[in-house]
Amino acid sequence: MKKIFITSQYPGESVKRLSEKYDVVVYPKSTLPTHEELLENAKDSVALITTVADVVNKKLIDCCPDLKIVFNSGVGYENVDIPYASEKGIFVTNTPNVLTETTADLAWALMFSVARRIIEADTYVREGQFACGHPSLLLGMNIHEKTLGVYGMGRIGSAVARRAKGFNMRVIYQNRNNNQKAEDETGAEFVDFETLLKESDFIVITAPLTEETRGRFGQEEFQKMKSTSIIVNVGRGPIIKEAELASALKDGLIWGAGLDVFENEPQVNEELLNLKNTVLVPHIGSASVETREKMVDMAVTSVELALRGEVPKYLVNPEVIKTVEY
Ligand code: 8YV
Repeated sequence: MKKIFITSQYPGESVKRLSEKYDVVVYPKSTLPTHEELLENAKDSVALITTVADVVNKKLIDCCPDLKIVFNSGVGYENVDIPYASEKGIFVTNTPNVLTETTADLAWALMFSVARRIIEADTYVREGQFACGHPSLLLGMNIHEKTLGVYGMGRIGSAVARRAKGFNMRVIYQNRNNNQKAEDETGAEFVDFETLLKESDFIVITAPLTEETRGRFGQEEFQKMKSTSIIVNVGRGPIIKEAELASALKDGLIWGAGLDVFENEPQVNEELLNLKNTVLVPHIGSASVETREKMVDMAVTSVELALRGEVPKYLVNPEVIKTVEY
């Protein structure tokens, strides 16, 4: 039987479908495999179902001479050596759309948690400190009627902006190009980067990591932001210079930060860990039961198609069609 390696466990029944026809090996631990374990387990597979934290490099691809598809479970795919996969005739697919709304929900969860100091408040109650509802207790920031600045107006950015309507917010955004569809749908206004920094009460980063976005937010940018503003990152960690963010938060240049992604995942800047005005979560943007079930279902469908010699949906390397051998 042909082998398929899946680097993590998923909810739902979809994987069973594959097990009927293939030798499916699922990495059994609650962590992801180390690169050595990945190489060892992936060896000789015809399909891999990976996450954005698994490094799919030349060495791995060379371990699997019969590899037909890498289904990368996530919208980002900077972990995969795309040119090499294409050269070897391997399909690489991702999971756009399916996780858009779930990730936008998390961006809002972070906005709420930071603005209304939910984690601090929860700790306060659990520690038995709740003696009375004092008027100066745990004062936060309003969200409604403020200005939301979206950095990266793609699918997730648009979904974040759409939610702002219910809070009567002004929405401004910065993107490589203006996104007319998002403007029509959300009423968002395209502004330059300086304006985004100066006028936003909340900046939500939903951009992918590119040469242009890497390190885009640092000391200089935090200085231009409002001292009452909150920054949220559900895009990619290296877009923010983490050490400079920690200093900005300590010095009161900005009010708070909510982070789902980090510069050197899974490591987190020590100083950030010690700050109260941060809410830090471990890259759970798309982590809902329903969305994970949909993601793995897409994976199973794409793998089945690729192994039948058909072109799967959501190819991120369409150039492979020229090299793929059927
Ligand atoms: C992860 C993500 O894929 O879609 C992306 O690019 O970063 C996330 O959805 C997910 O958390 C699984 O690792």
